[in-house]
Amino acid sequence: MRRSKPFDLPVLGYETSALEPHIDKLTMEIHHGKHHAAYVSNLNDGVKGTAYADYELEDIIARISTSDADKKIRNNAGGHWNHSFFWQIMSPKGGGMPQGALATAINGTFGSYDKFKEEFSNAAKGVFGSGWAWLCVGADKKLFISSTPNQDNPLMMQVVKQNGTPILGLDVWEHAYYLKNQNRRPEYINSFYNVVNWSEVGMRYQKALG
Ligand code: MN3
Repeated sequence: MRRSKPFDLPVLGYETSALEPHIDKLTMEIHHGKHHAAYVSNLNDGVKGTAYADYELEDIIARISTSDADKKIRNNAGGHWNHSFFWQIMSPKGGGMPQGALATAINGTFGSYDKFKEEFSNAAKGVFGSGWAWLCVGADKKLFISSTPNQDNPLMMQVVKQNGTPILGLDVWEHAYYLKNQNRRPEYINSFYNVVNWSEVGMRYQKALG
């Protein structure tokens, strides 16, 4: 697929204050308006004059390698994809529990919703430095939890050990929580469950099953 326009910062589907008290307004303003905007701008700069210049974001992500030459594009394409995804899997009307087929799959894979939360939280706590925790659907259509450093994600099949389609993801870079939670990453992780948009995650699960 060929791309004719520069990459754009997506509009948030809710106010920056809408996830309060779980995720604060100032963090959302800076995270979306500054950090995500910088990934978009640096991605537009980075692809210029490269083989990726007119590739769609998904095609860049699928093809990006661990080479030094790809590093800037890898970080910024990942940053753009990961944040665009992250804003959508949260909602001011979020929280609660997964429903339907996704609930069945979570219970079947992890034993219960609480056990899933424990495993996902441990993956998020276990990221050393900056990165993400993910709930994914693998090629075998089974759920798995993983984590990636920096702005890598499980769609980067040349980069990650375990390739899959993310249906839930949590940004554990300090910029995602430091203003409110300072060094208390586990507190931020617990807050996240109050804003997870399980209906969006459930739709992404169905789509990943094909
Ligand atoms: Mn971030």
